[in-house]
Amino acid sequence: MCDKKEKYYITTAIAYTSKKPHIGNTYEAIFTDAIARYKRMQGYDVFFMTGTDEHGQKIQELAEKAKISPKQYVDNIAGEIKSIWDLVGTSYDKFIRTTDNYHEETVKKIFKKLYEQGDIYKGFYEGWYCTPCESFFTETQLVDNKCPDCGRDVIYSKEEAYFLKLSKYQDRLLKYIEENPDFVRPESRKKEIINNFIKPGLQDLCVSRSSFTWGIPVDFDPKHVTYVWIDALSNYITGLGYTFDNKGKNYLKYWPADLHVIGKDILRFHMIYWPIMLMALGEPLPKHIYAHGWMLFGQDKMSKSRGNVIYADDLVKLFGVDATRFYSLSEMPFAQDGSITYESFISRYNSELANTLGNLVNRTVAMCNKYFEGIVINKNIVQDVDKQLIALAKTSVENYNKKMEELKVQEAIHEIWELVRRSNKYIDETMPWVLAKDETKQDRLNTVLYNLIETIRIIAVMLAPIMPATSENIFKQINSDEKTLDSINTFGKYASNTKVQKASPLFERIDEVKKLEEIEKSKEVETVEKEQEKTNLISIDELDKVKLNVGKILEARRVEGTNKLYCLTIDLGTEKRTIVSGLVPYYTEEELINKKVIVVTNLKPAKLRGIDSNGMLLAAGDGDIVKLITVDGDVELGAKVH
Ligand code: ME8
Repeated sequence: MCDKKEKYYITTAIAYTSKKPHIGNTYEAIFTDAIARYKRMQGYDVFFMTGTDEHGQKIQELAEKAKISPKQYVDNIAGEIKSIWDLVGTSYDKFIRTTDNYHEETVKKIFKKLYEQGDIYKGFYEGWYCTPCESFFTETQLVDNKCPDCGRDVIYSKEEAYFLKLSKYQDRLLKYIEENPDFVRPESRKKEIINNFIKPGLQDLCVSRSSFTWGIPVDFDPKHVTYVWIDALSNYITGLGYTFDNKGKNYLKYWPADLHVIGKDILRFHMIYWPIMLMALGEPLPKHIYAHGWMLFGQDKMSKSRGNVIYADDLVKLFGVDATRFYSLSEMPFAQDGSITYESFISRYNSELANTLGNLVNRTVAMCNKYFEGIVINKNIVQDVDKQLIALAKTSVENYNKKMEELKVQEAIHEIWELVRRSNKYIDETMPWVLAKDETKQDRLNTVLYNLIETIRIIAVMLAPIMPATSENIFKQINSDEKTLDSINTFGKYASNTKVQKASPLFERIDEVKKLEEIEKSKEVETVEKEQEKTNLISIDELDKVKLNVGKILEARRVEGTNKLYCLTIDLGTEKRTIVSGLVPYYTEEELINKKVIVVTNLKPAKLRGIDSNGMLLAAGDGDIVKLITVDGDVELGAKVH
């Protein structure tokens, strides 16, 4: 236990707002949340920050494709990410977005300061660039002429860029890593980075780009934008209110970070660039970095093209929040990759949640109600089997604390379930239903049920960081407020003579066949939707919404003060309409008169240069050539186009 005032600053990586996050990204938020909750239970003053990484070429391109502004694009995805983090119960204290104004302003200052002190210099970047990964590669780094990270096509590019001098700090960095052996966990990944990147000599890092604009402008050279890592990594301090002029209350209180939780693919950036940036800024380095493994679908990397991406919100719909937290946390071993499949989810849900934990709580609470109207009193009629249960509860708590401390959440969960299983065995051994039939065994029965309820309370405390709602549900059923970590160091804190509530199942068993069918069906719907999205198909009803009619241009006059616009009068047979159209570069007034054209007649009116325009003409082409779609032959004015 810590001194109440000790702080603990914990962060996740900030997720890219390029697409909806899958269960791998969400795992990281859940894992970090579990540690943050545990630290709070230990008495730390925790600050937990997470958020979104919103700049870069890829996002600019995706926004262009979606025909919206990059800001609109990232607003949508950041909103989605935040709502998924909220859905799975992430108890963050701050959600930072790299498009937040304070962040952008501070990043500009960081860039400028590093430039002014000579740590950033201007040069040229020449190399192979992978847009999706936003990374440059040398010829020799390519694999079969493709990106070595994602296998996609790369493009050759040369551009003026700013660079951060990494080599200058190489020795200091190595010394820091050597002097702080638990700076980076796991050991294996740390060694890999030292041997493959630091020892061979650090290459200076490209920190600006000028070939796209969606980024934080370089203050003194605005045709450049800050290139991802200086922008993204700074979030860990800007989110605490760090600026140069004023470090801010939270920065002074919480920095350096006690733990950065990240995925293995971005360890290099956190183990090399981030400490060097901080050294250059003269700020202390984070205490620990933990690089977790990859969440795979079966044995494969999750990817949209393989159609095997699993999303947390879908899992929550199928199995609930706590089961999703439990499953993802218990499928990811420390320092290795984890694997997720629907089949194993269903199987673990049924065996570990519904049968093992659910049954333990359900039958114990039900027996308290059945035999003693819910009121259990510890009569201390002790037998050897009780001592075994109590001893195991003690070791489970010790091991659980040790594992949580070491960030081995999967193993901590394993410790909890050892105790759950032992408790079920204790029921089989003590056979309360047999004791219940014997008048002389009532005190023994009370003792047995008390031991069970107390063990369940201990289990509920340990479950709190993993499955917060389930833990609360158990506390409610056993009617206890003894929820602290301290309280489980001693067996017997459950108040004797408490009335438990009615039993209600924690987890309903799942019918595997039905659930798998449900999953298959939802995949089919998704595939159809995706296909439609891909080909941009619209239904006949959607087409029907657009009303097209034949009209004749009666008049055309230039709109004053513009180079492009005509104000046209169109005859639609039963009515005349005014339509403002940008046809000046393509037609003279004379050419337009009497043309039979196709008019969108149910378009919302718009005011253009003070003129109410009421419809639109169909035309083809762009750039230098634009031609009106005209109607051949004798067609009545106003005729419907179909
Ligand atoms: O890397 N399993 O963002 P991101 C487990 N913006 N973790 C995974 C994973 C998987 N299948 N796929 C990704 C970024 N992650 C940067 C971070 S931090 C200053 C900038 C992890 O959205 C990944 O390793 O691609 C990272 O830690 C996090 O999810 C967000 O990934």
